[in-house]
Amino acid sequence: MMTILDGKQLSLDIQKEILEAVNTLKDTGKRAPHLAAVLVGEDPASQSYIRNKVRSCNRSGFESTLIHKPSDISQEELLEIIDSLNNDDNIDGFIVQLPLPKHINETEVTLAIEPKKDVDGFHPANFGKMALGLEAYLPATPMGILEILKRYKIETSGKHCVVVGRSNIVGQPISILLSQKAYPGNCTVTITHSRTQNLKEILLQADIIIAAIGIPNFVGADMVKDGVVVIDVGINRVDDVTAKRGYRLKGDVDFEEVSKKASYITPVPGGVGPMTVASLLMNTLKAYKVNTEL
Ligand code: BQF
Repeated sequence: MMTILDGKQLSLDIQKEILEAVNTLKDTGKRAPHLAAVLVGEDPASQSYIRNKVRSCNRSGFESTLIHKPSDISQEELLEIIDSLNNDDNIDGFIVQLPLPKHINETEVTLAIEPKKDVDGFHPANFGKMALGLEAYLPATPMGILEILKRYKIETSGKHCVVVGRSNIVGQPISILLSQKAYPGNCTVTITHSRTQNLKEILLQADIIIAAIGIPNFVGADMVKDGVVVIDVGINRVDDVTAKRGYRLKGDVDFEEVSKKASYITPVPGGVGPMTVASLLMNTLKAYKVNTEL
């Protein structure tokens, strides 16, 4: 029996839980948690992600502020905005939507964010704490993956987890987290990437596959064993003339075929994506509690 891991529903459950917590706070005279987002330029995917985040803030009773700047903003001006958000006591946490235009150095921008307000968990101080197993803001996508495994009570201990992709925001951190002595965790983790040889042979040994390579349908049914747990992180836009917007979202996994062999699998859309957004809200609620010393 195959189970579809319904990230969309889980994310709505989480937003309802957060709304109830926020309503309790408001009932006792406290202000709402407040997330700010900085968006640079007009990239359609980024605009859609930001809309998802603002909508989720509304559903959860959060205050949100969107700072939208043109793509030709200087790095200096962007750093000034970050500085003012760092120093604004009414903002619990904020994100700078990535990717940024080429003339802006993402590393320098990330380093400028006060780690206490870094609810994306991208600052090296948070990445370092995460890697050491210390209390930290976890990056939203890996955190969303852990939450899916947890809420569906999927066994991870001793399992062979093969991660496809080594990005700073997904592949690397989820590899670290799933190898840690924790639940979800205690996996034997193999990180694979564009230079990996014999990828198919390695994937065939996987009990759990985390696909985060950014290539539509990259993982096919011939590459997975029966009963595999598949977490598909890919959010690839592929042309589709029959779709309203002229494209549709496709994962890194051939869902149609791989789902026939899997025990659990996340769909795209409606799998990891919504959980990424829910995790951002969980981090913001945590930031609020730390910042207001509740
Ligand atoms: C869904 C992201 C790559 C690079 C930068 C729901 C989102 C996506 C899909 C979303 C993502 C991906 C986000 C679905 C935020 C996830 O229903 O499948 C929500 O909004 N995401 C981002 O902010 O930056 C990215 C992917």
